[in-house]
Amino acid sequence: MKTPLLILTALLLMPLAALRAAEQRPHILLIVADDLGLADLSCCGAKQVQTPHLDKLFARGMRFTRFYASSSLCSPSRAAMLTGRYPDLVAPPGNLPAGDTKHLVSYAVTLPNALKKAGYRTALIGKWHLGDTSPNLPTENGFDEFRGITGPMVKDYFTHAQQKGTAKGLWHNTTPLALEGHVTDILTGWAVDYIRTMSKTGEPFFLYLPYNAPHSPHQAPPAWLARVRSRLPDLSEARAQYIAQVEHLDDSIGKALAALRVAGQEERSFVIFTSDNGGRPGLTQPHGLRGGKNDLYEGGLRVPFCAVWPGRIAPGSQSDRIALGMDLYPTICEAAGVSYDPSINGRSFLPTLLGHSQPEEDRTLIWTVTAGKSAGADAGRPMYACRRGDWKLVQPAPSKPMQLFHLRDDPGEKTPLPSSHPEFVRLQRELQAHLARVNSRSRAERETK
Ligand SMILES: [Ca+2]
Repeated sequence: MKTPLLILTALLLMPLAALRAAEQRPHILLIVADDLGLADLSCCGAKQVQTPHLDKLFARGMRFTRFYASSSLCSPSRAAMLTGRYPDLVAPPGNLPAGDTKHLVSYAVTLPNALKKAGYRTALIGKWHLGDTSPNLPTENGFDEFRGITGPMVKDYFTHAQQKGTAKGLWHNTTPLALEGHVTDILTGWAVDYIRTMSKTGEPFFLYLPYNAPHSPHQAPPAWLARVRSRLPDLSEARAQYIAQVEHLDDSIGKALAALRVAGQEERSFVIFTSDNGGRPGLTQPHGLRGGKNDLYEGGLRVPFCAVWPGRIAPGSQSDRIALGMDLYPTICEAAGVSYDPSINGRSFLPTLLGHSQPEEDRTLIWTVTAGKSAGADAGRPMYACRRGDWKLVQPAPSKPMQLFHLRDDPGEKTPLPSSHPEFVRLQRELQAHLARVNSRSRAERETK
């Protein structure tokens, strides 16, 4: 007679056990800065910028010294981060145009959709930049809630106007909002409210918090600019505004992190900080690497990165493992105990974060971006980079030949090696194989529409 009783007991307990499992899943807070350079935090070597809150965050977890964005522009970098796949396999290779064409391919399960399967509540507070009309809106791509801007940037941090041709202002889901205040402050206020509200429910949440700062236009709140001016009176207007924007962003992130702490959720939270692409040369602090945003040289791709998870990730730790933005998808899914499609390109680096030994991935890395307006006739055309081990093949512009560098010997990518080099030929072949996959996927996607 014991068996039916046991089965009944098990059945009664199952929902509770499932509930407990959901309750024990970590909250995930993914904070992304926009166009923040590799050395623009004081803990990353900045000489003029003061970022005490991010410095503390980096000290509480593991930093990666060789973390790469998946592209050197906003849209492709975000497409990769949210799908775990190379950007040109899931979306156009450059920044997405306005319009109602479906941008993200239908076979890609977005990160919030993957997490929702395990009971996560999901929110995007900040910049989406993967389409600003249906069917591309955040709430149509896995986010229960969206507050922020859909387009590439605010044209003005105080009036919240956006670029011509894109949806205007700040939004809550599909409703435009008329608000006052600096965009960074508004986003932070929403993030703090969301953390407070969600913390009371006990449910696990994924808060994707991609700030628009310190992307242009460089407009910090006056008090923050005055602080920088009093400390560094000789700076150019653009550089002073940029530093003030970064310091204001740091303060804002400090407020969001404090909300987690005050709500008693810090111990349960897996917090990640990074940038979507490298900074703009001349504006960000030089870091010894070539190029910047929109280039596929190291300066356009290498970004600051840290991950914090109390009791799981050792404070003050560091890794020189090579990882990319698209690797965040499987890493976050594994941390959350969520299964994901093994055909994605990203590879989890959770074992490294947890202090386990993890061999370097045996893979060829590909980066894609479209050239900007300054490229003249090349503008809008794709260009590529390809890396295996320390060898990197990179295209300086769409119409220019590829260049080969050995990154350990030449980290500044100063002296291209001959195109007859066997590694040049090998990497070129690997890039062609990737492009064949992109063409085949694009054809398949078109045929399913
Ligand atoms: Ca960006």
